[in-house]
Amino acid sequence: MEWTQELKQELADWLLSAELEKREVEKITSRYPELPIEVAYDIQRLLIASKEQAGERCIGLKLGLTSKAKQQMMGVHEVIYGYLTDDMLATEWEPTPYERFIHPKAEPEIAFLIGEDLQGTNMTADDVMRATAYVAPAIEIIDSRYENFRFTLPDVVADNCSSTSFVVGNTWVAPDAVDLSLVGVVMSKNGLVQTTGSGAAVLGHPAEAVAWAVNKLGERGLGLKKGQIILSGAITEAISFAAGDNVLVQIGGMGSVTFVCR
Ligand code: OOG
Ligand code: MG
Repeated sequence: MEWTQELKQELADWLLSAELEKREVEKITSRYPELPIEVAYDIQRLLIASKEQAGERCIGLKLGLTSKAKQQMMGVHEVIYGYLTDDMLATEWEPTPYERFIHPKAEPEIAFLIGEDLQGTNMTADDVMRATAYVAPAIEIIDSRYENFRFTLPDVVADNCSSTSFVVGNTWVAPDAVDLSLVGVVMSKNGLVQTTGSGAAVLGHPAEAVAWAVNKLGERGLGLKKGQIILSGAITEAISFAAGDNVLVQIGGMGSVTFVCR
């Protein structure tokens, strides 16, 4: 079949309206089983372009499915990337209303604040660490627009990798102050431990995930920019939460970050 610009735009608009109207939709591959991954990234780009036209600003990137825990949970075994916009940035001190979401889940992540532009197709984790100004604990809230939070690889890519919201902790740590593969991670809900892991769950070292993204973007002539925030991917499986819940992520040597849903 032919993937015309019109069809890609129609699918991007359809996902965007699901997000705005807070409702689940059938996954794209139910209708178009042969959605190529490159076309899925084109749809994602169009979705982000619509958000930008509506006044949102891209402030960074997120990696997805970078840990075994997440790959097994979702049944999708490849690393993916999507975009973060300023509308998605939540703060620790302002509770987020549950009505903002469809069926959200929280994930513990390590955020990178990029200190220097980085572009190329052969970048390594060391290059990423050199270009990083700070790292910090983060919580990503994901909220797939698809029914029952189920999808295939191209579906989730088109849906901007389930992105909806994220909080970055206020303890910014110099990248070489901790060993990001050895840090221990504990995610709790309402004071009870839910999941545990270590930084190495993310491709051996979270900077590997960021390097992968740089190289992927490089293939499209794009790169990371100074000041961008990069979420390197969930270290453990994601957990569901409801109105009234609070989620806490603690990372050894890096402090903590909380998210409150009202
Ligand atoms: C896709 C997004 C996964 C992560 O950190 O692994 C993700 C999903 O599971 O809905 O953000
Ligand atoms: Mg994530």
